[in-house]
Amino acid sequence: MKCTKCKGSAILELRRHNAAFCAPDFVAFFKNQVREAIRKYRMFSHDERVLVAVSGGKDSLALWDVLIDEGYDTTGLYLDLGIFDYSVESKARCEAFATSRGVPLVISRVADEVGAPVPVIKQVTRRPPCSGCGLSKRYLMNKAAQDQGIAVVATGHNLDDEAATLFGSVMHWQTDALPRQSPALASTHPKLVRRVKPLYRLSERETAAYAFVRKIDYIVDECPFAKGATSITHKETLNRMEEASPGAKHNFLFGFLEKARPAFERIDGVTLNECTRCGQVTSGTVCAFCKLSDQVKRAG
Ligand code: Q46
Ligand code: ZN
Repeated sequence: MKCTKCKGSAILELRRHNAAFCAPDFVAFFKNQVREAIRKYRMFSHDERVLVAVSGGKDSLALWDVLIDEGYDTTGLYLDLGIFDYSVESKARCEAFATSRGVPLVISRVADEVGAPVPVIKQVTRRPPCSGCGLSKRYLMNKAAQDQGIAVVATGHNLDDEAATLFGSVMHWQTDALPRQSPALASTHPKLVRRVKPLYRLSERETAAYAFVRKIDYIVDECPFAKGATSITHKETLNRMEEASPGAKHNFLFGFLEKARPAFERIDGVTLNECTRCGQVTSGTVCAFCKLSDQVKRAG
């Protein structure tokens, strides 16, 4: 297999692009895709700070690596979920990465903010762990960005993640979720920071290859609670479709973004208030995060 660019020996074939690349040309391709994402959605500029949410996995560390290399002023944010060894090891990877690149890393602990780590929240609420975890992550990312005076948070969601989320929303016709499915979400309230996904054009396999080529030490194990999640079933389904027809995931997601998403945008936006307890944004009076911490406190 030869590199499409230089005709040297290729390390990776990208069937949906009808191309194959050697290591240096693959890195160049990867960075171009990130540049294109940032440009197309005007995600951020070189004049502002960017908070990069890192989990210690390949996607978020690959993202941080590219942004540092591209000269962006980044600060990492690690949310310590308190999920057994998984959290201990993923935190160590983020700290080692930040030290090796000489970039700042902010750590926020769910146990400090909510009153208990994710496994305890799961017991107290008797709901799937990802529900309390996801809620806490969104809240704490926004809060950390505000505390740092940073107006934009970047996450490592890739093409596979985005296509799987879209698939799930479409399966249940969650029309409220569809307009929010975007590589860039603008701030709709002074207390809400922008959220962007610069890796949305790159597949999971490509971020893994990038992390490998760049010798990034990331945590390979997934969160122990990820097993059995519906998003994994959706990913498997999409992978089978991709196998039969390369580019299927890309067409599904990009076709939605270009042709269908505008149709789901609501004209009558939701009214946003400030939580009477913590001051963060909510559609009600007390935000879901404050209700969750109350529940945890009551359970002792
Ligand atoms: S939501 Fe669920 Fe993740 Fe939280 S509990 Fe683990 S799997 S970490 S992306
Ligand atoms: Zn609140």
